[in-house]
Amino acid sequence: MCQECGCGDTEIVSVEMHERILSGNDRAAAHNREHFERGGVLTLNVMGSPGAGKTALLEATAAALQGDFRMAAINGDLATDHDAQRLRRAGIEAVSVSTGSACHLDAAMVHHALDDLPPSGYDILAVENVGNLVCPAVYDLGQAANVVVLSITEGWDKPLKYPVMFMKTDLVLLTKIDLLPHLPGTKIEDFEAAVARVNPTPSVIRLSVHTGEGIAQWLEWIGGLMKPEPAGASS
Ligand SMILES: Nc1nc2c(ncn2[C@@H]2O[C@H](COP(=O)(O)OP(=O)(O)OP(=O)(O)O)[C@@H](O)[C@H]2O)c(=O)[nH]1
Ligand SMILES: [Mg+2]
Ligand SMILES: [Zn+2]
Ligand SMILES: [Zn+2]
Repeated sequence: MCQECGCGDTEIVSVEMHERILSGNDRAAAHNREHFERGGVLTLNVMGSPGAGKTALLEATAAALQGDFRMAAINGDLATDHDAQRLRRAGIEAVSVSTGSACHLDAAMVHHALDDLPPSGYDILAVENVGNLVCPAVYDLGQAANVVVLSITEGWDKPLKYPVMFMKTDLVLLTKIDLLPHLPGTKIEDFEAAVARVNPTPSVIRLSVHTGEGIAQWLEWIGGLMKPEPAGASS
């Protein structure tokens, strides 16, 4: 249970109190959004289960960007700074946020972490949320877009069981696609159909950090957010 938000424990946190926490978070998120807009930074809230491959994705992204865009990261975990260390080894600025008992990042934690990042010099800020398919989706961080990393080893029905996160996402990355031959009975189409049942909007990209499948598509998706069509430009 998360002592910060009391998520999942209605005995401890009343609905009223929960709403107060969320409205305070929304104010902090709006403030973060001003920082990002002023700095011209595209911020992505990268969510998914523990071990889904969020950090591996960001490592592969850092390697693939090759000077096109500059990326920095904030890594949220209950404990350790392993993920930020991994991303620094991959060549990008990364700051760790240890949430202690909290099972999600909130906007104030992200604001605090911004102090430890260089004030400029990056175009993309990837916020790796705490590994959890539930409450990270509830807390706005000021991001421009939500990304869910769902690995094919987790089972096709996760979008149906954890619909809130999948309802709010702009993109689903189906990762570890290289493991398909080792997963008898697993069909990628089942994952895609489950995502579509919960939310028909998000793009779904099949990806493997080992074979590189899907990385170009993922970078293209990011590029689309970074260079929006000027108003009135389309047809
Ligand atoms: N085969 C395969 N393994 C992968 C892939 N992506 C990640 N992994 C492995 O999955 C494991 C977990 O990856 P991480 O990147 O640490 O996962 P995470 O989502 O950041 O985990 P937490 O931060 O702990 O929630 C590691 O052993 C990775 O090597 C992939 O595309 N294919
Ligand atoms: Mg990680
Ligand atoms: Zn500020
Ligand atoms: Zn929580």
